[in-house]
Amino acid sequence: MPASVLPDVHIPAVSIYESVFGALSEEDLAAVAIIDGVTGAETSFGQLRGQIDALAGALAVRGVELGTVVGLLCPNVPAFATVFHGILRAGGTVTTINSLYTAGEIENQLRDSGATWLFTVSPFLPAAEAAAAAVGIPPERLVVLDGADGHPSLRELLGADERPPELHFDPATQIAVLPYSSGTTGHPKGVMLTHTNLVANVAQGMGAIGVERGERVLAVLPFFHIYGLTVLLNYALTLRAVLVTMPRFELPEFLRITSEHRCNWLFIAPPIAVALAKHPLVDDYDLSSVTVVFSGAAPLAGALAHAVAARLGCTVAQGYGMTEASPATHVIPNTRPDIDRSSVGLALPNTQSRVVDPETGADVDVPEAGPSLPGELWVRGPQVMAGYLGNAAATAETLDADGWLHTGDLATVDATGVYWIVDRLKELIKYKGYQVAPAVLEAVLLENPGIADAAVIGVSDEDGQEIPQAFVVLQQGASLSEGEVIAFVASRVAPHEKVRRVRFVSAIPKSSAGKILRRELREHS
Ligand code: 4UV
Repeated sequence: MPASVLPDVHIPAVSIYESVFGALSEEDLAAVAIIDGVTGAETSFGQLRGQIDALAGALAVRGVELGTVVGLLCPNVPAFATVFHGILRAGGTVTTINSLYTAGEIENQLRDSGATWLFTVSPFLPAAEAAAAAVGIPPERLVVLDGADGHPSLRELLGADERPPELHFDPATQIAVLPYSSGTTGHPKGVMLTHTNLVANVAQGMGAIGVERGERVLAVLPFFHIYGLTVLLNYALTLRAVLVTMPRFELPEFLRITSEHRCNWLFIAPPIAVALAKHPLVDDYDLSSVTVVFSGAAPLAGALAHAVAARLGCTVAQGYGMTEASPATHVIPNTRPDIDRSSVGLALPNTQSRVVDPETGADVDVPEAGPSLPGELWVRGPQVMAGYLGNAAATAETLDADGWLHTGDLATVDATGVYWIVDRLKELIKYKGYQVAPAVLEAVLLENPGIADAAVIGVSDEDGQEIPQAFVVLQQGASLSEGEVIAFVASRVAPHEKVRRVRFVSAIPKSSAGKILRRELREHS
């Protein structure tokens, strides 16, 4: 049953700027678009669009043009919206960088994406400066939004009050954003998402998710990750909802901002659902404004969804997506209280999906009642990426000749078109909704002279959340403790990528072609 049960929607052939800000009415111009959750400062849609246009003008004067790749290393602050759309409006492509990355990881992404500019904030300057210098980005093209000696600031760029350039490009082929994802295997790769991919995913989410004009949407999920970028920054603003930003997740601050700013929608990843269900602090705050908690990026157990709904007196919904699909492909629509909360709901409009037996390549049979047997989820639609940047082999492994994206996730489906994600075929690990690529950690572990071989897989912690666990084979005569291995990796990777558990083994199971047999490891974890 490849077609969605939801009716198709119209996808306009325009840029993402045009799609979000092109039709602002008088009423919209004066309406609040973003509230800085920390300071309470408000930005209206009119102010935001004015800043975007002025930044686009300033960047065009300084040489940003169609095809220029610009790195963006910035937490969730209102200026993120200005910078993201300003760069695109000047014709550039934004490569969004994880705020937690080490200088080495930032450097890799800047180099791989061919970025020639970098925007950041002063707390990230040491890492940004090191990475920029390593790839030859000069100080005048390393913009520090809040200002730093020797670098342009946002205020300075906006101050020139330049007019945006007149640009003509095909939104269906022009790359808007290059987020990095490891996909089904290996190291992070640049995911080429066109303007049309982003415009499509906003249009597809429009009726299905259910945010309404003027509602307050907490923006705690990072804008640098495609879930935050599309669902918060672009989708919520298109609907003229109000984004309430917070730069990093800390439970007390999350509860304070939700309560004080009377947020209606909380888009979260499952670890926040665990806190909302279990943490005593939740009782100290008035969360009566919250009507929907929407979880995605990792599996949400049905019992946890019900516990959150009961404690907050709200609806809990779930969605599913991946960076390679801009990202959303399945959601539980707000209009469908009947749909099981442990499912990821229905395929979005204009999205086809199939559940394919990985052994035979045939679609699984869908019984009249209850879910099918599991198979790999394949999706096809206007939100599916153009491919991985400069990596035709990885693109061909993920995106077949007929345009089907092979997700690497195992799903079931029932006769009403509801999908459940039941397992993962691919090696990717999700820690708190963030991607962790085993290949990256395995390479780091092998740098340790005491380690002869290593493999990393995801295992469940006591709360049912996924954590990276390493299997380590020691060199003969070497002695390393679990704590030493954990510390070794921690000093070389971003905090979310840390190995959190270690098992010492005598050998790593491998296929005759030398591929790690992760399923065998999982059985012995
Ligand atoms: O590439 P990525 O980091 O992308 C995401 C995107 C999550 C989104 C996006 C839009 C939504 O509306 C939404 O609800 C969720 O996480 O990682 C992609 C992989 O994360 C796992 C799955 O293995 C994907 O291939 N994943 C994402 N959502 C779910 C999930 C889920 N609801 N249940 C189980 N696994």
